[in-house]
Amino acid sequence: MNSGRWWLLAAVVTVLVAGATGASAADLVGGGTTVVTPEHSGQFAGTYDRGAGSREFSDRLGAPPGGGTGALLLSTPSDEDKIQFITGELSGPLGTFADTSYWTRRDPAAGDDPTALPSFQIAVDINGGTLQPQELYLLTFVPSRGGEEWTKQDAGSGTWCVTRQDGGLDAYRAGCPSSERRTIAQIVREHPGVSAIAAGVNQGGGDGGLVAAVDLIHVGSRTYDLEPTAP
Ligand SMILES: [Ca+2]
Repeated sequence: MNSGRWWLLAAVVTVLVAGATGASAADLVGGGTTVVTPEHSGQFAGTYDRGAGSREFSDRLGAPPGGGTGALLLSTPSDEDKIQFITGELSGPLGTFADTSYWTRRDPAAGDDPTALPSFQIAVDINGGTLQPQELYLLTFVPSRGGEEWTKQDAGSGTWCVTRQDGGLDAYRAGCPSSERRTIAQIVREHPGVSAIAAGVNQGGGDGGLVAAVDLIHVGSRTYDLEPTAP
């Protein structure tokens, strides 16, 4: 196993362990809206971060409709930076992710690329069961619309880049021909048993200068409202 792959496996394990010790009873009920704050971030963590980016709960760019007063602000000063906010709480059958959405808003002052926005990523065991190193894949949804206004990203009805997590490969930068993109339903059909290990939002690499907010991460019957302070 090379060091890059080990690094992600270690990250995934860290998420799962954090979940086992950090989740409140309310987190484990399943449905409804969970307010995620700096003090109560549940299982969320930036376990695959690299470089010099930052992650901050803030009111500065407001919130989408129904999303309280603030959101989570992601900043990646250089193309090498990568900031994530992922959770193992969403582990389970990949089919649940056919209902996935989140909201994005770019900071108007940020970056040179007006189309850049945070992506959504799911680490999966491609055939379920016990995870073997070669079975770890990364699914990436990259928004194709939205900008400086709050925009709902319907990732569940979109197409995803499917990449085997091999060393330091970064799906976002490596590119993904449109012919290789798949819907969640297609992935489930082609890989019976595929199961999610951890999931959440990702910014970078290749997003130098981008500052963007994310909020109302929704998967299946769960919604996470990201807020600077508890309501
Ligand atoms: Ca919010």
